[in-house]
Amino acid sequence: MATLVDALTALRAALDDAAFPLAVPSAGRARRSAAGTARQIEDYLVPRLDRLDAPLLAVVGGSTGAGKSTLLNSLVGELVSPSGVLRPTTRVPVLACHPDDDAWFAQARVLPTLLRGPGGLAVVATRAVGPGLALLDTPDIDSVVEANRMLADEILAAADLWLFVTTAARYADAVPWTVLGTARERGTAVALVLDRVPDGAGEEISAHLRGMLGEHGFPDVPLFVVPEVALGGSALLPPETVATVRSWLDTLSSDAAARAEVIRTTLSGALSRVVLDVDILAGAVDDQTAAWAALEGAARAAYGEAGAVVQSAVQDGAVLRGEVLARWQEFVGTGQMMRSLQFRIGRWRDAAVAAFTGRTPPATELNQALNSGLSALVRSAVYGAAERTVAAWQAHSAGTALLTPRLRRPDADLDVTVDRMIREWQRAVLERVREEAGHRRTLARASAYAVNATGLLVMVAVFSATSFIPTGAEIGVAAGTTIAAQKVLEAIFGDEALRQLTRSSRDDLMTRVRALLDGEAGRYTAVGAALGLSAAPSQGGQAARLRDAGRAVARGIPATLARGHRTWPPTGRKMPP
Ligand SMILES: Nc1nc2c(ncn2[C@@H]2O[C@H](COP(=O)(O)OP(=O)(O)OP(=O)(O)O)[C@@H](O)[C@H]2O)c(=O)[nH]1
Ligand SMILES: [Mg+2]
Repeated sequence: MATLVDALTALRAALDDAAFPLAVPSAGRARRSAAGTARQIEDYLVPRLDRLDAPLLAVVGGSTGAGKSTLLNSLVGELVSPSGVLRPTTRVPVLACHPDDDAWFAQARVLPTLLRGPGGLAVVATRAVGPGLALLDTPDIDSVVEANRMLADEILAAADLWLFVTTAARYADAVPWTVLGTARERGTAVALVLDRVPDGAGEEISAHLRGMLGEHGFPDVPLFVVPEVALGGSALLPPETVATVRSWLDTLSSDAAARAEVIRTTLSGALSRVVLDVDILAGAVDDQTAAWAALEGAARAAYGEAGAVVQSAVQDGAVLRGEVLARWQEFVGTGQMMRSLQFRIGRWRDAAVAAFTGRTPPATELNQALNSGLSALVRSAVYGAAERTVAAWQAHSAGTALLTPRLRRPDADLDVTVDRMIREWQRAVLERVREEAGHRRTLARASAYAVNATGLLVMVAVFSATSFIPTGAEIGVAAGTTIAAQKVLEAIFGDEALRQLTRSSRDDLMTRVRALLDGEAGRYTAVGAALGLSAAPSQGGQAARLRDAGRAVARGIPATLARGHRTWPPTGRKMPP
């Protein structure tokens, strides 16, 4: 059993780590199931497998007012658990067992997560219960009090046997059948007490109930009928009315083999249920992975597309329109700069100084225009990508929930980030020009002005893939001066070097733009990491870990417990009464 307990402990840890944060259809059920399975491992399977010799724990469960406490008191013959007229009455679980057994329950070996002492589990030792068996009265299963409901559920999950109490008035209600369905799913052994049956109606009602039990998959479940009687001052049922229940329990107490059979049934049912649930849970983790892959993929695609948009706008000269073009014309067409450059290449300083005198320095204005043209291009690409990502996430059930107000729009610092990116790129272009100039005699003593002016020419060249000439309607206006500028650059650097300079500056720009876009996409893709999600099923990932842990449990189940899904009592064997 040690390996099985180890495997269950490992599975328990894997269940604790499994998360279902995305609102996909399987998530809600998976969360509950993971919690329930983990609890059953901790509250029942591990303690029970550790101590197969611990007394059989029969839990008295059912709706409020069904008479559970009254039944327990009557079986024990004294008031161990208060019964009452106010609903619900029982708030703390009361356990009755033989004095020889109470050590099992006084410590936390059985029902380890249940508190002992005041407000917690009350253990009553009494010779009215035979050794090897314990009866536990629980709060109502369908309580309006949530704490009651959860406690009842927890205790039922820890039961070897459910002694399910319903009444003649309420046996056809939905709740008992839901609870019995849970018992059947878990493979828990069940016996039924039909309580408060009016005089003479016993046979008719129990026949009807038997039929219902058959339909719900409990053909041979032991069924005890307890008649409605006037309770005396003791608030106990007369002993003869509970005699059949009592003698059946006494038989269980005296028959170790019968007890072991009940325990094996519930253990085996719970184990196969766990193995099955883990498989379903691993599937639910796969659903999470697939959903996240779709969401993350949408974000990556949107920002990838934004990169392509910027790239083609840079290449087809789209930046060199409007304001930029006007500034460009001023820059190359005024202050006789071009003429100076064309005819006196060696005298850069003069030319550059000429370009920067005058009231509005055209170089600065061109620089600003280029800057804002490029900035507008990049920002609009980012806005487009954010819009497409938000639309894709909104169209996905799991995505909507992830869209915080912050994620519904581009980063608040986008303008600053874009401006910084452009400035850094421009600095790098100037650095390249300076480096290249260092190799050229014509520019050997290039002044800062000359480097700046040349840098601007290179930047403009970056935005016109094939030549300097802007495309479209503006071509006529610009053509003369741009060709002139290109000539100047070619004269300064040489054909090949100019091409290199332009190409590497353009590549550098696109690298920076892509890095910026990656950063923006990261605002969305980081959501998954924060939730512990990955977009691809991975080795050692949650789903793989669950499946491995489930398989280890399945392998560890000994032959005595592995005979498939047992039913108890074994079909066909007649049980009392
Ligand atoms: N006359 C009569 N009253 C009964 C019988 N069984 C239970 N009662 C009364 O019904 C009420 C509810 O019984 P409880 O035993 O407290 O019911 P319970 O199932 O423990 O209820 P909760 O603790 O609230 O879940 C009490 O007032 C009991 O005295 C019975 O057979 N005959
Ligand atoms: Mg009660």
